[in-house]
Amino acid sequence: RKQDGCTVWLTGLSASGKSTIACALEQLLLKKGIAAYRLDGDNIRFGLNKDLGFSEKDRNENIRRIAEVSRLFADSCCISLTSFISPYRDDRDKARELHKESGLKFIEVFVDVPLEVAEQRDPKGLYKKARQGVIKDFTGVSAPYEEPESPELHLRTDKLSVEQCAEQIFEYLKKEGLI
Ligand code: GGZ
Repeated sequence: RKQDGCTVWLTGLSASGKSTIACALEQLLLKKGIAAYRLDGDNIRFGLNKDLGFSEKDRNENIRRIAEVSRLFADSCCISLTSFISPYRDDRDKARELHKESGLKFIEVFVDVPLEVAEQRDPKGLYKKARQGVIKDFTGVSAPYEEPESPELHLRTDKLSVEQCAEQIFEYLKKEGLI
């Protein structure tokens, strides 16, 4: 059977674990011979979107372009895995709508962690800089994060391991007949 593509849209604070979970999920999928591709800051914000910063307007445009690119990957029968904060509900809803128009499934995954935990992790020292005011408009500190109201999956990364999170998404894809 030809595989249907879809987008697994991970949303959550900086240091919530989005990219790490996407990597683990990609491994699970590739191991089963299922085509998957990850979109994240490293291959998007340094290329296609290098003209964009972190103002509300730039984040809107960042997410709009990523939604378009992810739709293309999904349309090519790939499981597209996106890891972006995507803090605005309206932007995520538009991304969902775009997929719907093309008859493609969109799985919103809320990668949830209390701000205090993300701040303790602070792998790149960005929260510290945000608190010092060195970085402005930092999500969770000085810029908003609008939590998903009805995501397909809600994962608490301070309670589950990376492997458990990846497996939950994997099982969801199976249940939905997407893999
Ligand atoms: C949030 C920022 C900011 C500001 C730089 N606010 O932990 P990281 O480093 O690797 O992930 C964050 C990444 C967020 O980019 P996104 O494209 O996912 O954001 S959005 O969806 O809101 O457009 C962080 C780094 O970029 N970073 N400045 N001010 N994160």
